[in-house]
Amino acid sequence: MPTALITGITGQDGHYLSKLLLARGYAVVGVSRQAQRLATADGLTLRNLDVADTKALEELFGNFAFDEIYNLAGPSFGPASWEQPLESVQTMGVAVVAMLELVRRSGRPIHFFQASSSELFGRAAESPQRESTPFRPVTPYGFAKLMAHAAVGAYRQRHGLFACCGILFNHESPLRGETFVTRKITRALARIKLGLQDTVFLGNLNAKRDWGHAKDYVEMQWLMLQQKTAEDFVIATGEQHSVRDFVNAAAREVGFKVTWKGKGVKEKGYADGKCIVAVDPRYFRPTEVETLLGDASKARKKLGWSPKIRFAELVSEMMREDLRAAERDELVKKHGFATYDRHE
Ligand code: F7E
Repeated sequence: MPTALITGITGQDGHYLSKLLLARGYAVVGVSRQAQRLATADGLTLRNLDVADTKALEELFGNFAFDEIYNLAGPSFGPASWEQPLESVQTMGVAVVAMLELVRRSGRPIHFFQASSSELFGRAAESPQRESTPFRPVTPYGFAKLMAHAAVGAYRQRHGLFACCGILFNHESPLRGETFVTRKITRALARIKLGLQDTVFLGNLNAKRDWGHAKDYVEMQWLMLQQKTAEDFVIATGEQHSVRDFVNAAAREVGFKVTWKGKGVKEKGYADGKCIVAVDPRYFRPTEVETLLGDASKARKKLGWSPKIRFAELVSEMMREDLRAAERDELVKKHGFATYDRHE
């Protein structure tokens, strides 16, 4: 039974990847600063651990013999990284060098996956972005990820480690954090539908992203570690949509007609089929990345990978799950508890 380490187990990808690995018979060790929040499962060992704590990492490597490591740890919300640039570099840059050193010193043939990001491209030099596109990150999140990306490549060359990076474009799911724009939209529209909220305030509606489903992206992470040689790959759908497109697709799911407004919209009850989207400059980003689009043809050709879940299906699943959550919230608001939760 192979043993895999997942750092950042409490995140969206940690969830989907641990399910995938457990289903394939792996013993999974999951670490996070808040691993205690998760329910245990057969084959899953959880540990509270901060990857920036090199001593704790060393102990972990002493206690387990890993075959595969998936490094997904780190605060994933890019704009917030400006509030803690040093912490970003420590948890997403320096910690990766510490892990690579531990892999090297273990003498074991560990396969190492690093979650790189399309944030590396920043204001990209070309479109679509592929493995050879220059990196120009514009946030601490981006430059910390760049340090890790470069370290993985250097360790691969210098020490022959099986270490590789997946350059992950935006990937979403019902488990996406609520600060990211997709989840913010589906959550808000569900709550508007049930009269729990009136308006959703967003920033740059023209920003374009290549949005895929996290489930497809963790499959690719696993695939990368099953190869004969370690190589970096772009993981993306090759399809681009604007934030406005995302709102429209989510609104169609709930039968809303969207009214677009500027700053300072007066709030009212709009649970009657109308939905107000107000632009609030508070959500504009000083170092905005306007457009990202990935070219995953290398993954398609070499690994036979292509995403199974398309944009419309992704939006539909997120909308459906947030409607369920909003229904529960409404019941709690009305009765103090969600009646049907008791029978689940
Ligand atoms: O923003 C625009 C915003 O916060 C997407 C992370 O997974 O992907 C993610 O980073 C776009 C941006 O994701 C709002 O300005 C408009 O242009 O959902 P996001 P992100 O910054 O692209 C990369 C690949 C990562 O690696 C990151 O970890 O949407 N936008 N209005 C808004 N964004 C937010 N959050 N909130 C708004 O109200």
